[in-house]
Amino acid sequence: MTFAPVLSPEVSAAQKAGSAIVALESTIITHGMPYPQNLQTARRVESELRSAGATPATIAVIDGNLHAGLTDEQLQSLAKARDVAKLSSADLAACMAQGRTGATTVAATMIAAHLAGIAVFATGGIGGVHKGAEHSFDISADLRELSQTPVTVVAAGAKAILDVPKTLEVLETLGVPVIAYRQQSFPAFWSATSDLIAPLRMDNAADIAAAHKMRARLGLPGGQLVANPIPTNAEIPQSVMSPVIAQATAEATAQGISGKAVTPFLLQRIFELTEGRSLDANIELVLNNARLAAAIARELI
Ligand code: PSU
Ligand code: MN
Repeated sequence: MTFAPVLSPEVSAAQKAGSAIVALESTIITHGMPYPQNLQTARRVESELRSAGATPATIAVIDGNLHAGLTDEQLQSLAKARDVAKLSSADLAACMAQGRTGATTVAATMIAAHLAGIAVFATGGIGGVHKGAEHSFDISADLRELSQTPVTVVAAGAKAILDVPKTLEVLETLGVPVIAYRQQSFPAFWSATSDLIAPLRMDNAADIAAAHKMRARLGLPGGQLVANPIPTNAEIPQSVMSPVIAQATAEATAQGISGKAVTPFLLQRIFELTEGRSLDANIELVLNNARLAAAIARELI
């Protein structure tokens, strides 16, 4: 018998009715955005999904229980907490076994979504190969999880804080389909386009859902990465972001930031250096990803 996460009443009802469900991660709440914007965004993303005809299932570990679907009280306490663990693939079981609380990254959220029978997951950006990985070996477990857990992840590409060409190479090596939505170019998170061509392009949710189903029929492990560009009215041009990213990266190196702390440090510094502009863009792209994820989940019913 496989393990079953604790479902919220809303997620449980959707599952019984066989209606569309979309998973959401919680590290973006605890480590990706400052309070109170993190809580406001979490609530807005959930309501965006509901208006688009899908039930939100935010994933987190609370007092050792793996939840799919949180109450507003649970969302609030995660958003305000300061010392919540960041759980990737390697950390999930230990956190649960010890009865602790933790927020799930893309990798751990994929594991939980799959255990809950949820095939689609919306987030901001995935983790990937960090700049300087040839020295640090810092490659997010998100990439390996995409290669082995059958969940379609909708993200706005990979953050430009990463080495995006190397990230795409590793995804190719791992056999993960990378699908740009309605454009050729691989989106660069805060910016809609980059000078990298995505390996695949699809123009509607039905095609993405069909590709997801075909992988299952072929017995292929792993999911798909859907790279959905930020709406152009909300984007920040790469020319503005590049120097900011360079400065934040240099500071992280100078301060010896490593391991799990790297991504949260860079996001926080970029937020400060852009005077909040990066956060506004981040919020808009997550909402946009929720809308596309809902459409894909509806096609999969
Ligand atoms: N992208 C965001 N905000 C985030 C993250 C990614 O826009 O908070 C988080 C996700 O949870 C992702 C994690 O899975 O950062 C990657 O962390 P690491 O590089 O340590 O694997
Ligand atoms: Mn890392």
